[in-house]
Amino acid sequence: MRFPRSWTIAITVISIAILALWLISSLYALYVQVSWTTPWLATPILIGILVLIGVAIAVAIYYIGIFQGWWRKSPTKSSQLPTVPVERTAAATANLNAIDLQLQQIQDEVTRQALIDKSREIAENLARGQIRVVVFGTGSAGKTSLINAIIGRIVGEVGAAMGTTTRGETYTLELKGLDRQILLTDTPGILEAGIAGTQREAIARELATAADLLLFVVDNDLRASEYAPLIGLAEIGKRSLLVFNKTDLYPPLDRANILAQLQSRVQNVIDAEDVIAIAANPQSVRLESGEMFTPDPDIFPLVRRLAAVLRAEGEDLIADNILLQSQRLGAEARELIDAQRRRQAEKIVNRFQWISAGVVTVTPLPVVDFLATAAINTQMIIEIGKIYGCDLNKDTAQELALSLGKTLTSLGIVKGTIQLLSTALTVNVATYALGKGIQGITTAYLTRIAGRSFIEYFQQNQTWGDGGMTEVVQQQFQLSRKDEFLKLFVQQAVEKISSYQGGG
Ligand SMILES: Nc1nc2c(ncn2[C@@H]2O[C@H](COP(=O)(O)OP(=O)(O)OP(=O)(O)O)[C@@H](O)[C@H]2O)c(=O)[nH]1
Ligand SMILES: [Mg+2]
Repeated sequence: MRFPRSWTIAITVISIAILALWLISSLYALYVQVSWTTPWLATPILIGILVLIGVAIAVAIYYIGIFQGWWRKSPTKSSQLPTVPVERTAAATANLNAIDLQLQQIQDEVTRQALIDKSREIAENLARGQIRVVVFGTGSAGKTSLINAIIGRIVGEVGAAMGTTTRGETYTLELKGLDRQILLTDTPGILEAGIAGTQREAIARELATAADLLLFVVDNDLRASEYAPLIGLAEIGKRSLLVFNKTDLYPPLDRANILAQLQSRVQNVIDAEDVIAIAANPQSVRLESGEMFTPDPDIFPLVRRLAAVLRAEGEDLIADNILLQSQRLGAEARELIDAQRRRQAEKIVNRFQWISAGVVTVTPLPVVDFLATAAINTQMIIEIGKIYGCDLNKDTAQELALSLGKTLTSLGIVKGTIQLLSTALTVNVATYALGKGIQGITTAYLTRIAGRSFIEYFQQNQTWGDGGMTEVVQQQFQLSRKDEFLKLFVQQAVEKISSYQGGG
């Protein structure tokens, strides 16, 4: 029969209380006794005993805790592992869905279709769940030999000349203890001379970027030209093993030195245990007997590390890579959409600049400072906003127009523009009679600066950035002063304004 829990607790508490009372009374007796004989020693002894008792209790609690599993981290790492990739896979899927929506906004059909195809491919890779291991490195480092050795049979032509492998070749592998299939991809060597080499290098880089795990093969210390792509790939988050091949060519001491050198060169991006020395296809040696002997490939350290990494991180590697791919695709789509929006918004600015110029030409203003207000049409702001997906109401647009007009005037941009254009007109259009026309041309120019400033504003999610409206406006004014643009603008403006004057 088991004791009820409350009884156990009660008995424990009573026992502890009795023990405590006994302890206190014994301590007190000791204290009194000592203080009779040597009074100055009584207090230090009492404190010492109390500290000892405290330490003993703490140690007891600690060991009981270990026994009971109180100090175990919960939840444990191993029980957490499977949930992480699920989250990451979900994040990757959500990311892909968001990108699909973005892609619908791309107007150029060919580009849109290409990106949609890419997005499908990423989604399919995610669904298929294979782990893609890509073998990458300089020409003739022994990439194909490594794959041959891993697969244990000849799967590719192994040659001494650089550039043997011209396309990506993929082989499937199964690994004990891993549910997922492994795709092992051979790539053309990088850093080969000639155009064909460069094209092959592009294929190789593309394949490397798509990898879940990279085997970067070298046959000596890293050259500067190998270092850059390796670090570049590691920095975008590409999980890599650095494989030092052809170790049979070096005496043991040199071999160890090169390995240590490689480890120290990449220490910031690749762990020392992920830098592995192998001999994928050792050279034949002549024995003393005169016979030729070909040693077996020595790739066991690589296979062991590869298996360990794939078992421990396989799921994460896939999810991370899918996320990386979709982020890159997202960035590409965003860039295209930004450019497309800019083109559309600039068309609007172009249209409004001649509208406002026409209005001012027909009804000139008494004070030039008014030109700033005349230049900024609220409808233009609303239309630019629409391109960027913002639905502005008239009041907000009017407010924006007003404050930008004030900024143009207070920065002296109105007067600056008149000066700039007067000079440009006399230099570029000698026959043009400056008169009331200058007001119209100035207005067009100011509309342009204002319009482009608003493009920046909407592009940055309706903010003016750290430097505020002033900085954006000033920057646009500076940009518009470029000679080539100014000349073209003045010629166009004279044509337009003359037609208004002729008509009005
Ligand atoms: N001594 C020695 N030679 C090797 C080893 N591995 C490969 N080789 C030789 O290196 C040469 C190039 O090997 P490949 O496997 O074709 O090299 P690769 O990196 O695939 O070359 P590309 O496809 O041209 O980029 C061949 O002559 C191989 O026999 C090795 O471990 N030791
Ligand atoms: Mg090859």
